[in-house]
Amino acid sequence: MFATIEAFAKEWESESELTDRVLGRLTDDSLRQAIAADRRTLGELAWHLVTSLRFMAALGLDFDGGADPAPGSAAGIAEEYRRISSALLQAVRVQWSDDSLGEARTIMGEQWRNGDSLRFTLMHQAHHRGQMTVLMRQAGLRPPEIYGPTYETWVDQGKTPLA
Ligand code: NI
Repeated sequence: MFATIEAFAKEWESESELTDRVLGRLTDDSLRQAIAADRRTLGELAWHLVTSLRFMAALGLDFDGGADPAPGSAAGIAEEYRRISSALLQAVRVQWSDDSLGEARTIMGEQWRNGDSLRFTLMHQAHHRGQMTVLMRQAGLRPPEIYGPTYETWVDQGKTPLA
């Protein structure tokens, strides 16, 4: 769990930049890419990632988490992410102190410390980013580097990529 607001802020800023990098590569056409019929499309996954930040309001944080429906363009989704991500961080900084992170709240019948909820939010975002990079490839897009080189990076560098 996060013990200090600053530790969270530092990680949120860097993870948020990674998410922004992924969203920034989406094209309007790619939003319709689905892994299979009746499953979520790339656009729906992207919008879920963005709007899931709203649930932090259940922890007592007051910020503008946006509203449905999703913007009709990839650029609109990315812009809304940047706004909500920054509003969430601002709310944590202003409305909570380090002590708030150790306080617990009941979420769906379970006790969650706020510092653990913040960690979960980061992991949830990374989980959906990973799903999105697969769909991005299926849509013919080049995913950005996230935690290391991509297949294409290795090729560009004249190296043999790991399959
Ligand atoms: Ni989810």
